[in-house]
Amino acid sequence: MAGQSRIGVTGLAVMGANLARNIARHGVPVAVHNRTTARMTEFIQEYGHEGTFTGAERLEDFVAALEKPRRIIVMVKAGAPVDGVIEDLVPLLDPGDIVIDAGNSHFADTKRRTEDCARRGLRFMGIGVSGGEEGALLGPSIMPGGDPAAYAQVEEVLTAIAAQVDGTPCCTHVGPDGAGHYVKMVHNGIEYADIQLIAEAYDLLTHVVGLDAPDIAKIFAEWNTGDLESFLIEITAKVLAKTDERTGGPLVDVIVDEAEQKGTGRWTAIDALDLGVPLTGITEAVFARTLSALRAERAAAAATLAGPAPGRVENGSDLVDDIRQALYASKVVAYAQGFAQMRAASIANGWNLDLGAMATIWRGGCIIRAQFLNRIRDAYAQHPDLDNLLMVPYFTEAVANAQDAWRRVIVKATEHGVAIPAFSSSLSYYDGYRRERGPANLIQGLRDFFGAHTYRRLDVEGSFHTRWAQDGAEVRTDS
Ligand code: NBP
Repeated sequence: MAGQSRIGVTGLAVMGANLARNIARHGVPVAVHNRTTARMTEFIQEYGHEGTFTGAERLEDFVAALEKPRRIIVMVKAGAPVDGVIEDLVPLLDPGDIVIDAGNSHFADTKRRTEDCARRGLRFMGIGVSGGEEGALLGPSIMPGGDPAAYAQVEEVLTAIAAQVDGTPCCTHVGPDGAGHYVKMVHNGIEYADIQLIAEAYDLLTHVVGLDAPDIAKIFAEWNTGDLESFLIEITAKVLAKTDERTGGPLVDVIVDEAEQKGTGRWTAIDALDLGVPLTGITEAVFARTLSALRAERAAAAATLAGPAPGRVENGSDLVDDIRQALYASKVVAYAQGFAQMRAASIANGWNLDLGAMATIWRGGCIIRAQFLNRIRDAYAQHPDLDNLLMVPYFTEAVANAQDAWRRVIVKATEHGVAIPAFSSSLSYYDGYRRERGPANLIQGLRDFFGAHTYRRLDVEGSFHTRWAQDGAEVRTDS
């Protein structure tokens, strides 16, 4: 006998609980379950009045409470726990039932689970959910991957609970198997780059311009009214403006400068290396967090390693606007790189990703939500096969207008000894990308010298090797 709940959620920590509440608040009956029963009973006690919930202590009762085909959202810790839950569910399910992993799983795990479930007659979906605990409750950005027929069974619920922007839900079918989790991974990677760029702007405003946190808060609040308007810039102003109750000074001044990470930025960078996509902004952001974590080493180095003489710039207000422009240009590059990576992954995996749709579903609910994403959506609407966002007139001009300021900021930061890995690597990427002829000709010459790796010529087709250490003659290697 099938039950009455339209969907089930197992895993009721903050994300699963809020997602279940969000679904129930939309009038959908939800069955809920958690490995540790106390978490489920507390959930029912606290939120049971918000909708129609069926709390189940045992997985068997949870499964029995669901309509067929069963739709089960698994919201447990990513990794082995997801496999464990699937193994426990499989014997209880019928062919055609749908298991949905909504946690931050690695896309390769999602591909594997999709195949494993398909062999057992089950349909598996991997969906990315962004927006943290508040998003899960009030409307996240949702990136569903998996069989389109399975998506059709959950589309109504997912689009209803997603954030809505201008009447459009921030949820669309992304592609097969691991595509949803892949896009969520790159979203998180871009979030790393965005945050790192903001931190570098803050560092420059503090140590080169000489401003304190409350003044910088006002600058970010003002920036949030222009091209940079976004959730992250908005909350930066709030974090910088917060007064610490203990000391009476800015709270940010007493927070330890060691950034933690859960791994999705690192995954994005690793996959960029595997795909051969230059992804400097996100990768530098990951490295900056790992460098920040070397706190004891940094303290020793601060007392040992020389830097430039301390000092502030004189024309501080000019530099403030330069920093704004540098931040915007670097952000354009970070997004251009992230979207180029998704395009490469789409081709490599046969996912057929609609990149404009990805920009559309990131406009609300998620951490990188921003006005700017409308521009990206428009760019792909006009040029679906775009290689690089920098080549679209809006972004070409935006960066061209900002580049003088961008270069000045990097000079000033270098003169003052302030590390700006994301700002400067973004500019280097830009300068490298716009060069028709770079210095890799020499790299090829060196590789041929020490390893006979061969090179190609500009003037003649074919592959060549020079007998550097012998007679110095060039020989064709492809004939
Ligand atoms: P956690 O990632 O902290 O996981 C806790 C949940 O996993 C609990 O329900 C726990 O059950 C369950 N669980 C564990 Br741990 N091992 C299990 C196992 N072997 N079998 C069954 N259940 C097990 O929860 P979260 O912070 O709500 O995040 C859930 C997912 O959403 C994660 O993948 C996370 O990366 C992702 N995510 C989180 C956020 C965020 O802002 N927190 C945002 C976006 C995505 P128990 O109660 O019995 O210990």
